[in-house]
Amino acid sequence: MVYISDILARQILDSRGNPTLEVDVKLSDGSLGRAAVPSGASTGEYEAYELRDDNSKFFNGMSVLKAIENVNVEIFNTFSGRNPFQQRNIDRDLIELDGTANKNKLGANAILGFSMAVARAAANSLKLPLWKYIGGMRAYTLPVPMMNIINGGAHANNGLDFQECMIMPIGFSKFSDALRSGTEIFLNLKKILTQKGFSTSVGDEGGFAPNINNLEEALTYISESVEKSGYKLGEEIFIAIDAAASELFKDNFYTLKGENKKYSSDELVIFWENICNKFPIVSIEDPFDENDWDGFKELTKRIGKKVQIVGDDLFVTNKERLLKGIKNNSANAILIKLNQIGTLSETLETMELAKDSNFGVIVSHRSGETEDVFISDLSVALNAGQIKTGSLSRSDRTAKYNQLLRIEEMMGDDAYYYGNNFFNYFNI
Ligand code: 2PG
Ligand code: MG
Repeated sequence: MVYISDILARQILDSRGNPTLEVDVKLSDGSLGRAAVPSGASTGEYEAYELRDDNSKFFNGMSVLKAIENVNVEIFNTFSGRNPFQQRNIDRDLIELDGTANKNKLGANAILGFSMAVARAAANSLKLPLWKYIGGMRAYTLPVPMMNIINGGAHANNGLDFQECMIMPIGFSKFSDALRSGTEIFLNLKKILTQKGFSTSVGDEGGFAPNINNLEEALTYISESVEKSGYKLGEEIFIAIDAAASELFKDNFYTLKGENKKYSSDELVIFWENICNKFPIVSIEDPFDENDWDGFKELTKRIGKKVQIVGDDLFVTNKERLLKGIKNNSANAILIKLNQIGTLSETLETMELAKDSNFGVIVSHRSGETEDVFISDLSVALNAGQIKTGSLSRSDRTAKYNQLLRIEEMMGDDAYYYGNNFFNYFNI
């Protein structure tokens, strides 16, 4: 029987220059699985715990040496010799070994790095690509990319209150054509911003971060760029927003410094309705604070038949929180981030629950990323249908798109682009 023969974690750098973990899992047949752990900036209150050496003098206290030791000692001692093909069993035992509700003993970063590396090692041992190992014959869907071409909020130092203005190339029959259109729009947006005298330096996710302070202005430039690129806004290209509104919420109000507005939850509902009437927006993520279930519910009631209302900080890839949202009609889609919950098996369970409940499923990167492309394979493995992995620049972002191009090529005529199905989901 093939077994786990070695486990080794090391400290590497993420896309922001912060340290993170990379974990190697070696098997007795010589196979290697390697995985790296991402890290968020606008993290949700209910996310699993990211263990950092806060009192270290290195990396401004951001080093992850304790988490690495937890992998190299405790996890190694418990899991060497184990069967790598029993992912659920391994993940269950990891949860038990940690013993806390939010994985703060070993650190969710330590646990996840190992959990992902086990899956990779198992796939490599079977000589299967990761998406095929996880999804088998039932994996055939290439996701619609959500491309974050204007960055704001916690990911940039401009005046834009909301974190992400994204384009979604839905009206295409193939992933590679959709990706190409996004790239053209991104590069034309650079020309437009240059003409208008804005800086075209980029934010953490590779999108431009022009010094504007108003969402409508950002969406207007994006619309111009779609037109300049020869595509039809509202037919081929649609708009998605991540408001990351938990970052804006204080003392019961949403303070939009850039827009110079202060809204109650009810007023913010109207704000979202209005902006959806002006632009072809099909998805709004975290339009309200992570505890404002009522705001989510009201917006879903009003526009949820034609707009995807996505819970990111609201659900934190957590099955219990998702269940509450499903029962409450608090949203109609979920963002999936492996490190919000901390094991691959829990992530898969949450994705399955979302799909069974007719929720939209978006597999997502973090703002701090690495060259690891695990999420590309994950999105295909479960036919998630959507992926959010940043803009069309910076290798930590384009690596994910490039992996999807490889998967599309590998699948040949089996590949199905989710853009063909996106609107069936809304029953309109
Ligand atoms: C988000 C993510 C990714 P962060 O809010 O959706 O875009 O940002 O990783 O900083 O939480
Ligand atoms: Mg988000």
